[in-house]
Amino acid sequence: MATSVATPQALAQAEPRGLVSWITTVDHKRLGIMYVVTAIGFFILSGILALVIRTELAMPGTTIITPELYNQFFSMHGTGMIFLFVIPMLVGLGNYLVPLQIGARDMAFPQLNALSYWLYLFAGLFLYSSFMVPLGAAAVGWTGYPPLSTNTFSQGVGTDMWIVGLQLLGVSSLMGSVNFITTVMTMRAPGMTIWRVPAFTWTVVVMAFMVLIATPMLSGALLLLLADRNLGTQFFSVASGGDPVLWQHLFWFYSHPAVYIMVLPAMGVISEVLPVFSRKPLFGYKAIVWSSIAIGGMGFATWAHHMFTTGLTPVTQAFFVLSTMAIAVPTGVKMFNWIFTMIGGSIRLDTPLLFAVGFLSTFLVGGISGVFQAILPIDAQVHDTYWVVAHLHYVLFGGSVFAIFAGMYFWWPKITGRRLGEGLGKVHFWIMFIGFNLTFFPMHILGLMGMPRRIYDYSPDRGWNTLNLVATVGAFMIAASVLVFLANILVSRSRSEAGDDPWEADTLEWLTASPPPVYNFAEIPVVHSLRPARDARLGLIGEERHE
Ligand code: HAS
Ligand code: CU
Repeated sequence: MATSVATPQALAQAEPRGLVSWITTVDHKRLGIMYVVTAIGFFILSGILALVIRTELAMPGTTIITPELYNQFFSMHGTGMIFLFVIPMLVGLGNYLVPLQIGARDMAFPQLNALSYWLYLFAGLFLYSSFMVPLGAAAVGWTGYPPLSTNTFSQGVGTDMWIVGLQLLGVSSLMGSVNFITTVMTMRAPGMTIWRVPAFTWTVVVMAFMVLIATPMLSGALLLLLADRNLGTQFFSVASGGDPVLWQHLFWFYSHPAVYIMVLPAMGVISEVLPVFSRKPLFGYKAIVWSSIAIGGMGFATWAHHMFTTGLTPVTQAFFVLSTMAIAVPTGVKMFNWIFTMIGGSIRLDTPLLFAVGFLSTFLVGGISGVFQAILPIDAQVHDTYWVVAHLHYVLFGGSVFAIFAGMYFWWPKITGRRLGEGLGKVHFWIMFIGFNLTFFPMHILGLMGMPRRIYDYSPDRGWNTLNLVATVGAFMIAASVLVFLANILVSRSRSEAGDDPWEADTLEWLTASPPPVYNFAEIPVVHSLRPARDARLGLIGEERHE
């Protein structure tokens, strides 16, 4: 009896369409797109909160919202940007790209992957819906320090929802990490040894290990906080022999690694974009991989640099100063490798490269202000001032977000089949880059002038007026640049097809169609080098290949 074998074309046509097919999908590409779209939604929502914050601070004496609401806004802005935008956005890119980059047909556990996504969406909506409960959303900062988060100030149920929401997100990321690690360990295409795994995929794996180790600490801490708030336990209460500083240790044991969780895959994006737009192989691929692993490991030994002013013993302080400074070394290794990747290359100044160079310059500023803060007397001065706000935005926005946009412009044609416009892309970049620096550079100076973070208003005679106004103007420029990005997406729908490999890139995802069929590759490719797509494009064999 003859069995009918479906051709790739027939399979592609059989791809289910319509809303139900998206809701029930377990395809890593669709889930990746859903992650990215949802994350952009939360980016816009959390960005609107930031605009209100900046409007409030534009001039002294402004009262467009109440102080209570202001506290909720900055708490949910930070929570939203970190937990609902940057991390899921990178997880989404990882979801879409990792199986393609390693030549697999899907993630190891597709159903689990769908569960991770839905849990994320649900947790995000849950967190944001806390604005509607009596007393509103959590107003305790994204760091949720007790006693602020256990005393009467935070008696509303919004803070409990914040705890539960983060707990759910933790479960989602843990499941996602197991999935990434298993996928890359067991499903690589024939010939893809670990030293042929693309740099981006490597960073996703390191990130996944960091999530596995760090997240349980946050989950534990959140449980204790929930119990203190609702069951009468006293883990963080000094009066009953508890210790609020214990929360800070537990929180930062997660949240310091979390900052590298947010920057490593972003660095992975940069390591993919720079070689393609410099027409050269990545300089020092192995050093880049080893430095990711080093950052992943060392990231667990620096958490108390957030706590220098809590009265740590001198020995503890000395340890954390040294470990914090030491982490600049593997980061510097990456910096120099990226610069050497570009030196001597034939640079193509397309939008992905612009954003990548934007990443390099702003991340450098943020990294160096980080090293400043690691010096004890300096930290004692700048802790809890706008200086820290400047640092964190240079590394997180200048770092992670610029890299995310580099990645969006780079992989957009693969994901949708059409390129984003170069003209609008460049306008987007320049407005964002200038707006970003106008917003956050003055904050260094404001911090040094003594402006504390998390304040609702300030006295007009402190000399902070002009710089605050400049920062607010910059913030609106950033918002405008995001609108340009959204316009670019709309316009791109009517552009001509980009083709499978519009940038003449190196990694496996460029070997399949744009957008890729459900099964990714009609035939699983055999990998012979670090740049399989280039090998195929140039018909390289044997000696000529770049290992
Ligand atoms: Fe940070 C606070 C120190 C990287 C994110 N950081 C924060 C907060 C966030 C954040 C969100 O030591 C605020 C949290 C809150 O709400 O309270 N950070 C560092 C250091 C690095 C660093 C040393 N941070 C990041 C990354 C982030 C991030 C990446 C997210 C993506 N950070 C701190 C400290 C605090 C802090 C204190 C607490 C402040 C306080 O008081 O609250 C490093 O990983 C940066 C390394 C990168 C570079 C640039 C490239 C390296 C080259 C090599 C040569 C450079 C050398 C340095 C040898 C350094 C080119 C030369 C040194 C000179 C001084 C010139
Ligand atoms: Cu840190």
